[in-house]
Amino acid sequence: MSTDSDRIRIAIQKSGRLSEKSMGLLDDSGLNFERPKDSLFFRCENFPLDVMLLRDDDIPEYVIDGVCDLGIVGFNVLEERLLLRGEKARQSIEVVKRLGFGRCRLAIAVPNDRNYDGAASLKNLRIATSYPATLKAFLEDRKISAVIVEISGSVEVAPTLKIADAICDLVSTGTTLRSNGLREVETILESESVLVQTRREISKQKSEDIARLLQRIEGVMKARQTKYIMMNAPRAALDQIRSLLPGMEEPSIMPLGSDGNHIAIHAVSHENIFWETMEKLKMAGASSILVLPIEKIIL
Ligand code: PRT
Ligand code: ZN
Repeated sequence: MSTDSDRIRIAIQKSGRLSEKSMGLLDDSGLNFERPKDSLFFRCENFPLDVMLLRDDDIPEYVIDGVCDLGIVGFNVLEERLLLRGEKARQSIEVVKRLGFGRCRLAIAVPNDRNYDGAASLKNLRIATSYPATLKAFLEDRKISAVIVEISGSVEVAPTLKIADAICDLVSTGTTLRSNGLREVETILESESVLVQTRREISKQKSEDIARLLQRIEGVMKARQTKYIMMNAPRAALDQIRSLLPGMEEPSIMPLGSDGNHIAIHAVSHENIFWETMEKLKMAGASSILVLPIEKIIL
């Protein structure tokens, strides 16, 4: 019999860039929630799982300490926390899946008018950041001594305010850097959101349920990047069409009409199909090209 302590507890960001996508992943995995307004903890009705809403910075801690079994957090936040907490903490948590959203990089940027000639140019500079441990590890690795100025937000204005000579912050499109007259010079960490799991002991029931949840999450992620493609084409164009769709599984081919020269092609493609590919398919002779999303997959 399963008890309340067998229920999986997952921590996700309460409100911020990762919240909607984290919740969307659970929704798409078939989990239904009854969520009372303003509650920070709520139960799933059709799976033994409870959700806890936290600030992203607190998520690694809760999973390291085993208060939550799972968490969804940016790899940048996880790494910073583990560098602060040390080796023992690193051994208490593992990344079980990269989730592909919230992609960004932690990068060093300098004002456009500052000369930069490799990492050695950072020597003795004041670098503002909200990621002091990750920056410190980078500088130590390169044997560069610089002053780390810890700031909790709006790091990009530090050089204008003369609080720092350079910054180390998250970048996704680069717009924030550009609009503050800064240019990116070093990438120190590539990040995306990850699913983390505690390494503390959990019940057999719980680990089976976690495995089931992981299979669903994998199914959702595969389905999102998988498309069903259908088109009509001259039979002679089949080889060229195949070469345009390298992620395509062995297609179903059905003759169209009676002369055998035209076929309908239906296939699952494991890669996203862009407009450019569709244009090339058309040039190869394909017509009525349809690309459809796939909702669920178990292979
Ligand atoms: O309140 P809480 O502490 O939970 O949230 P938060 O304010 O600390 O974090 P939030 O919601 O802003 O970000 C959560 C996570 O999203 C981060 O830890 C990253 O893993 C991920 N992420 C992805 C980003 C970005 N992209 C991003 N661009 N986090 C922040 N930014 C900021 C960056 O700091 C800079 O100010 O966006 C600006 C740069 O963006 P571009 O597009 O102009 O380059
Ligand atoms: Zn935060």
